[in-house]
Amino acid sequence: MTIKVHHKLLLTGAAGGLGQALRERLKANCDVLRLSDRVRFGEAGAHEEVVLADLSDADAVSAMVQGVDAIVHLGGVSVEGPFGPILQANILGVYNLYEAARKHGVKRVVFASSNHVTGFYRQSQTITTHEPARPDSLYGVSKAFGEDLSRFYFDRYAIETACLRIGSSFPEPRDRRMLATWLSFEDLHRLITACLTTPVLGHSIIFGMSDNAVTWWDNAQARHVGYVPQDSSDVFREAVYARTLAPDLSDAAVQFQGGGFVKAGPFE
Ligand code: NAI
Ligand code: 15L
Repeated sequence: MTIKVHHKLLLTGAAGGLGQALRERLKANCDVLRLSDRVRFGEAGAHEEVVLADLSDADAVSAMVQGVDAIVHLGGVSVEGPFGPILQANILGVYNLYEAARKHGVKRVVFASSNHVTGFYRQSQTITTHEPARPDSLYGVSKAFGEDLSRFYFDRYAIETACLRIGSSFPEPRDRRMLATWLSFEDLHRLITACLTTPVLGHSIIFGMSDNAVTWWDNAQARHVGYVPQDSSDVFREAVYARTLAPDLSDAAVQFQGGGFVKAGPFE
């Protein structure tokens, strides 16, 4: 399969955990990978460019976006916390990104949304992407805003977006909840590749998960992107059970899909 369909690709949040995991992998998807973050993370290597930009700075974001063919947008606040930074990075920042995409003619974006858009559904439910949002945190609300904003830019300006409601993307599942939510780095790259290469993406919402036996999410509405996960949390199950306590079923973090996010804060 040809996965290099873009000349220049922009990866935001390049200094973060997923940015670092994707830096090498995404080189197969383009001729030139432009890496961006607001913090320094080293020099550009071969076939790379580095552009430092704070997402809340519209001029810096415009310069970051100019000249790229597609965007993988991971940058922003990635956990629950005070509203100020979330507002700047995840709300104003995503607006600045889509305005820059509109001005510079970028037609495809892969947006790192989050399972916390629907974190207040119960762990005993299986939901599709057609269920209404039920954010579990201000962070989740900010990702829901990003999903809605990207839908507006699709309906109005034909900028296609895949909103990836990523579960838990780490080297291994860290606890029992993550056995349901885990997304391996390889599957994350497969998912992003599918979204960058599918002929017609439209505006798609997709749960970012590996092929885990226990899951709360149904991706049947996203068959058109052709994502086929090849990893599974199941190989970690025994070890995770051995090192973690049986869940307290009266704990909201165990009842709801968002886990600890449902009871984080308030912070201000
Ligand atoms: P991270 O926190 O490690 O990386 C986020 C990066 O964004 C950081 O390098 C940070 O410097 C940058 N950033 C923050 N505010 C910024 C601003 N105002 N301007 C420019 N850059 C800014 O997070 P991680 O784990 O790498 O996640 C990447 C994306 O995926 C995030 O958007 C997160 O919300 C989303 N996600 C990640 C999940 C995971 O399991 N790792 C699960 C669900 C969503
Ligand atoms: C997220 O949205 C966070 O970015 C990540 O750090 C994890 O906490 C993940 O969700 C999760 O739900 O496990």
